[in-house]
Amino acid sequence: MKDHDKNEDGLSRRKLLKRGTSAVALTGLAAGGGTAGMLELSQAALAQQASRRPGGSVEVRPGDLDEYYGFSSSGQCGEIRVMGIPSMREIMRIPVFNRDSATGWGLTNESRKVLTEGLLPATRKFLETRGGSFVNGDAHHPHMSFTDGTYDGRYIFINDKANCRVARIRCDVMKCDKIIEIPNASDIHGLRPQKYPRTGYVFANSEHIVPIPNDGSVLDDPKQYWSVFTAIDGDSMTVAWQVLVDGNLDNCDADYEGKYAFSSCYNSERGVTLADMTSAERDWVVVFDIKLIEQAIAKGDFKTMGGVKVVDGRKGAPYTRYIPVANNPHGCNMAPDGIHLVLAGKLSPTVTVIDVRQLADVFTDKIKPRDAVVAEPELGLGPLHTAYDGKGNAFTTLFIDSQVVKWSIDKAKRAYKGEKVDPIIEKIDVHYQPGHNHTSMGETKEADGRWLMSLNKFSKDRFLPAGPLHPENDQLIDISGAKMELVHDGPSYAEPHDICIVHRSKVSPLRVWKRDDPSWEEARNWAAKDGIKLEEGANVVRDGNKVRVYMYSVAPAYSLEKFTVKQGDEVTIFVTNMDDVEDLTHGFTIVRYGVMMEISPQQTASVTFVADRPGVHWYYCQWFCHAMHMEMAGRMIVEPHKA
Ligand code: K7E
Ligand code: CUA
Ligand code: CA
Repeated sequence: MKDHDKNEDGLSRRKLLKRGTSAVALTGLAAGGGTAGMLELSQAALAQQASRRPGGSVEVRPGDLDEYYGFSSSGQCGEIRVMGIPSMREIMRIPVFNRDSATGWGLTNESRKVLTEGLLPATRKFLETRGGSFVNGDAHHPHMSFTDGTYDGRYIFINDKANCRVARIRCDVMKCDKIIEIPNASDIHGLRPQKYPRTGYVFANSEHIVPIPNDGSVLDDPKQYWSVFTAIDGDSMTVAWQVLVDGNLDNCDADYEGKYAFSSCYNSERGVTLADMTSAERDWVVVFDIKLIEQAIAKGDFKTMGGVKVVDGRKGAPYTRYIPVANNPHGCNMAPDGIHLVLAGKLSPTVTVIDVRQLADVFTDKIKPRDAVVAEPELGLGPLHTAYDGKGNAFTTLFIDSQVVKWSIDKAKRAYKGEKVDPIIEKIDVHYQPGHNHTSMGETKEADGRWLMSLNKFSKDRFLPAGPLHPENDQLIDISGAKMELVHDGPSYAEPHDICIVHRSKVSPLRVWKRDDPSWEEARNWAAKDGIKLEEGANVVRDGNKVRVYMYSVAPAYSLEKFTVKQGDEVTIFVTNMDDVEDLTHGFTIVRYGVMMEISPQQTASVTFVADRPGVHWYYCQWFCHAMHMEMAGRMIVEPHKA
């Protein structure tokens, strides 16, 4: 091969393109057919599709598209799963707090930057000898960003309970672009975006109480343990402020006017044992007045702790109110009417309903906190979370009863006033022990009352047995009719806590990456420094014992058939996928080097490693891309140290 227009091993771009094209022409088997905008179905087509569901059946026929996206947490798996609803098909996985072999999440420089740059200095130090980033996560609460009380399709935010992190997923490319670690927290559990006027803030709760700072200066002395409520700026992904609170914090939500955030607390006792934590008759919901807290920050009424501004919001502070609610509350769910907040009492068969319009008077002490409570219906055993249909009905999961109960908010209020009326409309069995439930668009002012998902913690006998570890069971319930109808059992691997169900009109992902995407800014900078264009790279640049290898790919070939480095070199490989055909993803794997990455159309990805194994190491494309996919390979030649 004498086509060295760039360097020793480079194919010319034209030649490469030609080779790719002729192979396509030859076989007609290149992956990825076209770029037609299939998603832009007309309303008529949608209606027609819907009409194919007689009696509300969930059939989504082959080739039909779902009407909703479900963004599901995966619990201990640490990723986000994108589902189609109502078909319940899993469409995509978005690695976040986990490692992912398919895409190289945790291996590529781009993902490592996301996984490490938001870590606190002490954590960075702690992880120095542990691979630089956490490998586990416990993802609970995925929620889309809001504008004016409804989803705006920009981001999904999600918490990691295990390692105190909050992540942001870009909905244009469905990839995580920011992860930050929250200081002063012991674990981040509840998470909700501000609904109005926009997100804005992302609110996140620290669950267990700990000494602050937790540096060994306070140990077995629970009286000095605290919890913090955190407001993150969702645009910059930095902590805006924190509020120190009494008790712990569990789940949270925000109102529809941008005035308040709410957090349930099951440990008002500030206990450290189960007996302590369940000793009080009632716990509370903490109400945060956002304006007052912002004013406190502005006038300097805060302490800087762990590098962030912390306002004292413990009992008696002007910035918070503590409203007694049903015992050991868990779910904290704002209704789409913008008026009612429901706290589910795990240890009591009741939920507490608060009218948020009363809160102004609570803050000015015109009325007592408890006077904001307008209903407390008895629903069944183990109420956990509540969802809404936008028609005045609420759907609460009953963990112990293994049921979802549909009830009327209005009737519950009338019953609270003494009227003889039963707020319960219907109960439906679910299988088994439900945690979260979620309705289509149900946490927005556009709640549409079509679908309800019950995320059940136990599946027991619902699926073929697959060993002692069982899947969870995500059940789909049609709530559009007079009676609830269970229509689908969906096994899911450990353990989706929560899902948000978003109408597809809210989301419009890209089909191919844009070349100026910020994700590979560092790659671009390196290329510029080396005088190279990523799009045309077929170069090996030596910089002391650091070697930068630039190549691009056009199906079915890389622009470098081989490159040579020396044993012990620190090698960075940049691969740019110059195909711009929808679905034509390439990969890059180096055999026995633990290197693997995804490079989707028009994307650049990079990986850095030490080439400490001499010899010939094939690199190959691990994403099926072309009839000649198996041949899409090259050699990394590592020259041994001279003795
Ligand atoms: Cu109820 Cu983490 Cu939302 Cu699980 S929490 S169920
Ligand atoms: Cu490129 Cu397979
Ligand atoms: Ca308690």
